[in-house]
Amino acid sequence: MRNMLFVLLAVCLSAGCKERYIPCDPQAEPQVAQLYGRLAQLRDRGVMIGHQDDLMYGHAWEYEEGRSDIMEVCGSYPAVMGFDLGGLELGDSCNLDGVPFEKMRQAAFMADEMGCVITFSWHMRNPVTGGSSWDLSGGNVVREILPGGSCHEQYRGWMDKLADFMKSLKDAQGDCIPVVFRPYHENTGGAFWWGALSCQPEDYKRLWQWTVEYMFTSGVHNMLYAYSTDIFWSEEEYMLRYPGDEWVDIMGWDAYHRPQDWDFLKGMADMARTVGNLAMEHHKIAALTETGLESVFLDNWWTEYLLPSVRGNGLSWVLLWRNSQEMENHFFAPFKGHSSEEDFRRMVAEEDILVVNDIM
Ligand code: BMA
Repeated sequence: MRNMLFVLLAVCLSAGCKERYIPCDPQAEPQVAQLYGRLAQLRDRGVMIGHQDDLMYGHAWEYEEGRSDIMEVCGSYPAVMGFDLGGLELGDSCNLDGVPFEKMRQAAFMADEMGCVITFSWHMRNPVTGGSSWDLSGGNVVREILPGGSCHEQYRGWMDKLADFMKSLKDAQGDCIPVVFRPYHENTGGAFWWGALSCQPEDYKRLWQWTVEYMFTSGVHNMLYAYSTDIFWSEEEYMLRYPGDEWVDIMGWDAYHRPQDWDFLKGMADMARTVGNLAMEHHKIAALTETGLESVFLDNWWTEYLLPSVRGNGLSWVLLWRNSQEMENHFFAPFKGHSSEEDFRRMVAEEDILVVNDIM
């Protein structure tokens, strides 16, 4: 009998261990481990809806406290809030889309209070040329910023700015706000200086590992790390630049619906299955880290395209890109009065689609 109990206990414990998600930062704050565990639990309930810059501005408005296009359409804020740090590296007061970092910090505070998951991307400048993220000139930029490269010292300065910003994210009790950090995104694409056209997989991996290590040694311990590719065609392509399990917490990918370029439904089914399975094998969390159909010109896009693409593969969240306040056609989420709003509500009403009201 006693033996049986021991066996039972051992089985339960090992099952428990298997279920535990441990952040790659060995010194992660308890809030980060909590967030990781919460992501795993929520993933078993459904897919969270996220939106970039949701609290900052929307279609034809900006900086109105509490306002959100998603909220106005479905009565709840999204469950995931995305922000972008582009511009932080030079000490700018606003990011590349004009969002003041101070307001971003306040929005992160609000989002954390509401129980949202917070994620940061970084459209940082080209450190060699001073041009934008999309500037592919300057030679092998990734090598120039790694140790031994001509811009390494300058790049450390950029990383120090990141460290200061992350350490400044505090809740009302003065505890850290845990966030997901998603640098060097869309690495299988060619758009950015860290992309597939501009650096070798080995250089990319070194940059990733160096960056994460630099954050650890700078005392930044409030982050989970999200790896994200652009659209990809095979598991090999997805994994080509993967820096290793000890440097990553979330496995994601970005994929926009551009009907003239690729078959969204078929491609998404393949990519979601691949990332979902890989995350399971590597014991990570999977997410569709950016998506959308620019200007949502298909009224049934939410239930006919997005929903079948994201459900059933163990994805934790999907992040819709921003609703620009100034570029009329640059929006990826519905807003009050948009012709797809009814369909968006239909999607959100599904049991396995989660907004913040579903996860509080
Ligand atoms: C892109 C566009 C740009 C923006 C950038 C960073 O996809 O939305 O207008 O500057 O993201 O947010």
